[in-house]
Amino acid sequence: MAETKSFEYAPAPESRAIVDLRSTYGLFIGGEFVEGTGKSFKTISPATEEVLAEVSEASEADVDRAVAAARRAHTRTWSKMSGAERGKYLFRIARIMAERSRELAVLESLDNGKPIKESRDVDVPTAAAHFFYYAGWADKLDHAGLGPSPQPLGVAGQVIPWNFPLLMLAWKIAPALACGNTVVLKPAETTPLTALLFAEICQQADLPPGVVNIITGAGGTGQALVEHPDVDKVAFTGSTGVGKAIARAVAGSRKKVTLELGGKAANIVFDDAPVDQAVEGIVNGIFFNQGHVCCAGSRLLVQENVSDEVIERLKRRLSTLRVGDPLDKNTDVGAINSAAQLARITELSKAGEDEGATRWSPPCELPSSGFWFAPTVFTGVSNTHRIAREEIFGPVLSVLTFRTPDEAIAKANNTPYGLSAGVWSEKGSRILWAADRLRAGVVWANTFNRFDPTSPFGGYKESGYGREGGRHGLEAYLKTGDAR
Ligand code: TAP
Repeated sequence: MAETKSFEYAPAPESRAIVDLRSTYGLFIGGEFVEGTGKSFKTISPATEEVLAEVSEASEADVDRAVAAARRAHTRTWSKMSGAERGKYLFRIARIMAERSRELAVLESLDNGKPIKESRDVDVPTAAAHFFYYAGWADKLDHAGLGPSPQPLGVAGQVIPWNFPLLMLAWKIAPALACGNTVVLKPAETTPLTALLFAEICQQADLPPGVVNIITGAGGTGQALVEHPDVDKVAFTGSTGVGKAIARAVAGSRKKVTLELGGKAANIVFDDAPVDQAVEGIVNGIFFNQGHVCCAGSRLLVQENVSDEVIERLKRRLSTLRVGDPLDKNTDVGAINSAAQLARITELSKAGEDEGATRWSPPCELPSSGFWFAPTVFTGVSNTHRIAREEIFGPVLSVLTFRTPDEAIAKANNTPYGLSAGVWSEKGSRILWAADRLRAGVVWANTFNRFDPTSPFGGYKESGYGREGGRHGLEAYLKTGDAR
């Protein structure tokens, strides 16, 4: 057999000179950056542990100021403006995001640890696309199928996680503004920087003061925001545990709530699937964004008669992944977002070994500073294992097998979650049959982790309720029917 030769990639680092990092950041309230009255905290690069900036931790008094600014802007300006005018602001924001896309992408990779090719090609363009999409809806709300003249809810309190900081911000802010609401948004503690750059973009777009307010902080700030009595709408993306606490906290109030929570998606490969294509889909499903993806295909269900071949080709493919510097354009897998998340991934992976599953990782050298975890595959996993039931939120794949289509569906649905699923098969009829039976908000067929602003996204069961994206995403921000 001819000897195969592999070539080393020369480093191809993206320059960070485009980012103008300030050493300290205040809160963005009423159209201006103001000092917080609370403490401050440091945000670091998870790839190097370098301190990037010192950020304010919004106190209850700051949350109150931000909600008051949003209320004023709603009453005096934003709710009175025509949809067409609101749309112009959203189009302007979308265009500026596109113009400043490199700056946003570099900052996102610095603060989050994700590979620059993902922030550049997925996060930032998809975030701008959400603003373009909802800008188009702003003057067409009467035609959204939600009744005549649907009205905004008022002030939205929005809390987002660290895995797609800018994209989650866009999912929250774009539909809220298009529908005539004003917002107070809290980014995650470990990734506040792109939200603060977005605040500058709002200034650049001349958005009326108070329409968007960004308050940084930790869980306590988020709690103060969702519990604030003058917030009309709560939109939360994060873990199921915090989502449940929020649901309890707002129960009995007039607040409308959407919760986008965790997942443990099944990616089902039938024996007639095109194997190489499926392998690419499996890799994209779980190793994209270091597996920090709520809808990640973290459970591979592969038909038993093709499982050896699929696993072998998967391992070969994983051996070619490049793990390392997020700002290197060749990097496929970046840093884990925080020490806490690394500890959780490490603990659950150890549980996988302790429970008897077989662990495998490709040979790869991990950087000596920062937070890193090698891509990992567990075979011999059964549905009762913790690694098959709990969300790991890291680059760890659990492989289960099945013999019949019915068994695949039963195993796929045997989870407290229901956010997404994937089906790989050459037969359209089998895909439709499976999609009908999978209890998941999104079912991808012969692809995985595709996001589009026109398409609704959301969960079943403990993955939350409400939909974001598409026409459905408007409903969460409008008074419709009896609620008017
Ligand atoms: P969480 O710990 O739930 O944090 C999410 C956000 O809530 C953060 O901004 C957090 O602040 C804040 N928060 C924490 N405690 C709070 C409280 N009691 N009241 C209000 N806000 C509070 O989740 P995470 O670890 O950041 O993110 C990972 C989880 O998000 C995963 O389970 C993942 O599946 C889920 N996720 C779901 C989706 C969708 S669309 N379903 C998308 C992305 C992620 P701090 O960061 O300061 O703690």
